[in-house]
Amino acid sequence: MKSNIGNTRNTVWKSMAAIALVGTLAACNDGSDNPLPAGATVNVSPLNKSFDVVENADEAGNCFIDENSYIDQYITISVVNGQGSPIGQADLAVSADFGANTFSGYPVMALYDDRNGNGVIDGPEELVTDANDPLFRTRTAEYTGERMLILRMNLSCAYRGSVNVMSDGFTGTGDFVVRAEAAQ
Ligand SMILES: [Ca+2]
Repeated sequence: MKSNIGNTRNTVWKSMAAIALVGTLAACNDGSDNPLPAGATVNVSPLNKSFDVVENADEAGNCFIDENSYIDQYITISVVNGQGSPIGQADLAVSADFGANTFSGYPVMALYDDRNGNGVIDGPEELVTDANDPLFRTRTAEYTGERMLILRMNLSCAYRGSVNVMSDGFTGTGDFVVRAEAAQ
């Protein structure tokens, strides 16, 4: 099934500006119960990743979403103190740009929690950025200070988005890019 996301690049970039504002407001009140020490850092791995695709575009340059064109990318969030030691049980609030709960167009980015631990996405019950979902709240693991999620990125059209993590006012970001490659 194909659906026209009706995007000009202007539309996409205006939407991203609105998302950035929401992120800033949310950072003021992330509801964290577990304060982090000074010098702590919140990391998203990979820090950045890009994919080159031939866009699913018509001759006029309009790009169309193919819902079946995507890649699943493992994301590891980690929180460490100033000495680089892991901080377990750190409160995390996680969002993705262009998720269904942060973006009004087709959600080209979606975060999944591998709840049954089999390493892959098992349908909508593992989706944590559905249209009605609040900001996804979770914690780092006790000893590793890490939390793994799976990011599903649609590969139909070019965009640049981030996975954003907040923990007690500290923030971490991973940048994910789909770049348009010239058609052969
Ligand atoms: Ca799973």
